Amino acid sequence: MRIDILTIFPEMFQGPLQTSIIGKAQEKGLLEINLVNIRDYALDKHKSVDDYPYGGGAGMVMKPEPIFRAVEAIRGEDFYPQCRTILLSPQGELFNQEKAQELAASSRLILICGRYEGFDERIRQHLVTDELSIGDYILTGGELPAMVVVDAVSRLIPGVLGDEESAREESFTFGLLEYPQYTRPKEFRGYSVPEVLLSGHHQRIRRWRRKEALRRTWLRRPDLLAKATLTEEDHLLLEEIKQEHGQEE
Ligand code: 4HQ
Repeated sequence: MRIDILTIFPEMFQGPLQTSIIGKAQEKGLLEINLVNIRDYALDKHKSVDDYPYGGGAGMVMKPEPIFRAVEAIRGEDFYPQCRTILLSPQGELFNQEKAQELAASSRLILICGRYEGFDERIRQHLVTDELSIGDYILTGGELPAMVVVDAVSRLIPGVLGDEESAREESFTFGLLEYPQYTRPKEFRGYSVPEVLLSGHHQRIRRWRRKEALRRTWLRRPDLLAKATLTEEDHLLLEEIKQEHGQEE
């Protein structure tokens, strides 16, 4: 997969994307990240990328010309006119695991990171194909959201994760939060690992893990539980859980 990232701060991406799994994915040739400085596509001698809002008001707005020119240069490069072009903004659709899976099926993506108070609306209307938000909070720019999207999408590209990591299907695809995990030592500062995990009874361990995943989801993310497809055993485990918690109140 090739991902082009448009930004006025390409240097922000050096650390996170060169490190660990995403760095390795690039070395292995599974992922190519191309950083494009929007300022290189500015037309005036001052290389402006922002301007005052029509109608007045505080703050600056990202100008259309540099962003249109940068996207068109990328799309034209090897004839990719319909390349998915994603704007990161708090007004976008909430990014989630399902969206990550959908994007991971593309061979090319363009991500647009903005600064200032926002974008000239014509960028949204006539250039962008998708607008994504990573959550309901305001950041200083779209760079961190772009890194979040790149990370979540890249790890779904076949070959990026090792067999260990990819075989284990986690949380959100599964619809429940993860069960508690422990490693050595068996006792740490007087705190011990649940006996069942040391028992070697694979069926009991499986049931305990499923129950604790259900408990955690019920307590912390009931919205996820409402959407999950539950088995008959899950419903029984949930009844046990509710009874156990009822005793505390
Ligand atoms: N911003 N999810 C404002 C975000 C954001 C978010 C990016 C700040 C766009 C103009 N982007 N700029 N949350 O807060 O994606």
